Amino acid sequence: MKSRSVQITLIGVGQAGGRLVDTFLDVDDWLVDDPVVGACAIDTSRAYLQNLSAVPDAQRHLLGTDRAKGHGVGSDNELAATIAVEERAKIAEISDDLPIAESDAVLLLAGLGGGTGSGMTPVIAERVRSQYDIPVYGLGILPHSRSAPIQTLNAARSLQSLRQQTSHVFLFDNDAWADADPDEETYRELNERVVTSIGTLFGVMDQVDSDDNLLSTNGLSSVGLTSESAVHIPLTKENRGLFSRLWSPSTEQSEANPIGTDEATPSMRRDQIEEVLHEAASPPYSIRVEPNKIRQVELFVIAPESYLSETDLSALELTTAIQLDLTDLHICEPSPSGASDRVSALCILTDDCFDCVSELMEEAIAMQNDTSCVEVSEALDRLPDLLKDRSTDTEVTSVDGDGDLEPLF
Ligand SMILES: Nc1nc2c(ncn2[C@@H]2O[C@H](COP(=O)(O)OP(=O)(O)OP(=O)(O)O)[C@@H](O)[C@H]2O)c(=O)[nH]1
Ligand SMILES: [Mg+2]
Repeated sequence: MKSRSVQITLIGVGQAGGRLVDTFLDVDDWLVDDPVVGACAIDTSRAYLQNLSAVPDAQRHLLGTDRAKGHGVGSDNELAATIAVEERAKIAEISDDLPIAESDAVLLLAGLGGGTGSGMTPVIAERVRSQYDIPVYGLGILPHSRSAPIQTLNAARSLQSLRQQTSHVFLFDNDAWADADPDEETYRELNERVVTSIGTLFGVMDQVDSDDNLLSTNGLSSVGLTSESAVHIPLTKENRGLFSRLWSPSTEQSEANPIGTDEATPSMRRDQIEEVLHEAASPPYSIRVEPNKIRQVELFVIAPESYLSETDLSALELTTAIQLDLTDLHICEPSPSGASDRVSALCILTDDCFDCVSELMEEAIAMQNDTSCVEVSEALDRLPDLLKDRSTDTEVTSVDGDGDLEPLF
């Protein structure tokens, strides 16, 4: 039986970052185990900090009151980075106040298209890294492809800096699950998906051999989760928590299904494992990726031992758009406090640079070059032409930067 998950401290920066931390703290039915030991939210906007609900008041920190007057930085990520550099001492105090010393890792969360999260997060990562000897991970929300062009430039510059300052960055694309203008309800659902996927990843991470380099250094990952009520578990009020609502559209179906109340045969269990694996490994992924270009795929099945005991996993058959090596499948169990009634699959796609990230970088470089001599808005109006001109087999722009994108700080 597993002992505990990898324990993390969360630092949410800006509106999206704060909301993601709020969502993390709201989940009480974790699939594997609750990975969170400490959390705070940092913003330049007083109102957005006040709008949070689960982050304790003492862990909501307003920065840059001299420059931003508590009203945010209005997408100016350079200003946000400047504030973070100026308020280093305060950031060190905030970190000292968190249980980072007892954590296995720190996770910084932000929407990369705005000002505060995009500008401050890389600076905070640099601060935390210099203070503590544990991995610092980034979780970045990429802006919708049809959002204001300044968001593209912000996201590209922030991601470039964030990668340099963190061990690994998890990417989620607002495009993948939402329309251009998500309403609050859509954001809430999106945030729950992000949080449950990443929380489950931290839940299983310590069940992987340490020499198995799960998260490549300075790499990028897309993380996808699928979860269902186990076929042999009767549905009760108790197992209809967040995961049932989010991941099991077939809840009513299973309720009506006699399988839901009977002992399932090993072949039914195997079919269900195949089904969750197939769904987790199939598009849409958390970011737009070309399935045939992915360098590394890690697949996990999470289910109680009793469920897996008589199931022959070597007989699994999966046909998905990405190349899978099922001999490397990680089998994980929930801890005693995790969900013992669910069968879940987690799929992590890792690369040094996904196509959608290269495209983001190219767009941003083109904008940056153009905006050096003309108004931003004029340059951005020409963006569709710039993109049309780009040949499909253009060499991938390195995210590590060849000096083309100006550093944030
Ligand atoms: N998934 C998700 N994305 C969000 C959420 N809130 C904002 N975003 C996106 O995140 C990006 C950054 O927005 P914010 O987080 O509001 O920006 P900020 O970091 O507070 O920066 P400023 O408001 O400019 O100071 C934008 O692309 C938004 O569309 C959220 O709750 N969930
Ligand atoms: Mg804001």
